[in-house]
Amino acid sequence: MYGRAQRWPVTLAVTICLTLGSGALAQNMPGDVNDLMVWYKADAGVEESDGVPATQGGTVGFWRDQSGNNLHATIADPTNAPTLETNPTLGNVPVVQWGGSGGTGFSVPGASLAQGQESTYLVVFESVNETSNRRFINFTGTAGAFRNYSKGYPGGGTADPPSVAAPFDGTRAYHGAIPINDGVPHLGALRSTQGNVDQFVNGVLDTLTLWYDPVGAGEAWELEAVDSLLIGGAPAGRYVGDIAELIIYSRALSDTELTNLSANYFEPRYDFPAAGDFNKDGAVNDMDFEIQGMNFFEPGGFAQGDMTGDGFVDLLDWIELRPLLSATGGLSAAVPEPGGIALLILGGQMLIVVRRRAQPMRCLKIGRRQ
Ligand SMILES: [Ca+2]
Ligand SMILES: [Ca+2]
Repeated sequence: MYGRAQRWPVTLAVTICLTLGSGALAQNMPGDVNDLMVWYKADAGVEESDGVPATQGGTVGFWRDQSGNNLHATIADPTNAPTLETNPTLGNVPVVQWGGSGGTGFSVPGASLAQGQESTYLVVFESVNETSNRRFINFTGTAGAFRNYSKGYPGGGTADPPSVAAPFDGTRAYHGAIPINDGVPHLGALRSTQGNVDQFVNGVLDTLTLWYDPVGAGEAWELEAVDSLLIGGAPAGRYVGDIAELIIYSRALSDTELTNLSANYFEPRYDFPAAGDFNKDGAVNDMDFEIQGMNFFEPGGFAQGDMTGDGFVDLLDWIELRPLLSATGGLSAAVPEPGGIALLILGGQMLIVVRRRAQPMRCLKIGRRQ
């Protein structure tokens, strides 16, 4: 949820009750929320060149802005354009896909934020682990920048979480803590305000760690103007992954606005899986437990039971899954096979050891379609 230490389902119910009780209209579409600046989505306005619709598997050289502001995105280098593809993990929706070869991505002439102007970025994406410095959203000015790096860029030394930087003076940068698993779609929301930056991954407030601060931690700072928006790759090579949708508001949206957009617009459009629902059948139960067990101590992604995003299925993933099973009664609904029971016991025993040695694990709580 777009508040502190909350989750989507609980707050969603509260939001709906309040909305019905007050008679206010829910904000169902991005255009219903004021201060929409740019809106790109892969199921509309995706063109090979201006006025020529892109074909499935074909290149995308022009991405038509749906905000009404006519801030269309154009590929600076047509020979290295991304392609229009279909993403099965997002629900077989169209996506713009980058393969990581050279090129500069889309540029958006005219998009800008003034000095001191707050902003909110919403992006539906699926990325691939990539340790190069690839900025899939890059909004820069002479004194500051907003950037969202590909997963894996080591930055301050952490190879797993994505990194974000905000249009601060001197461009401070942060690491997130929520894993971005390969092969799993995410809704990222970043709210940049005068004095703070909040990042949400699938509705959960991330814990951001400052890893780059050329000005010096603790001193006053302010948002700098940005006037160069690049999508999908700049400056050191292109993004590796898919973008289904990108929306930027020239204002910091409220928690309620973010919740409404997520529940009423993004969640119905995209097939975001719940944490631990490896087979994406809408439940976290013994079937997911068995999937993880079958792939134990093996390389694998989310579909194989990896919850930490490190591309390997092991006890740390079991630690993440276990409370979700307990919460849903997943293991009481069916009796696990003997191998699963052995794993359960082993996991419980090892859990104690791991917890004594390791930092407390943070469970990934992902909001669900209602
Ligand atoms: Ca499942
Ligand atoms: Ca793992």
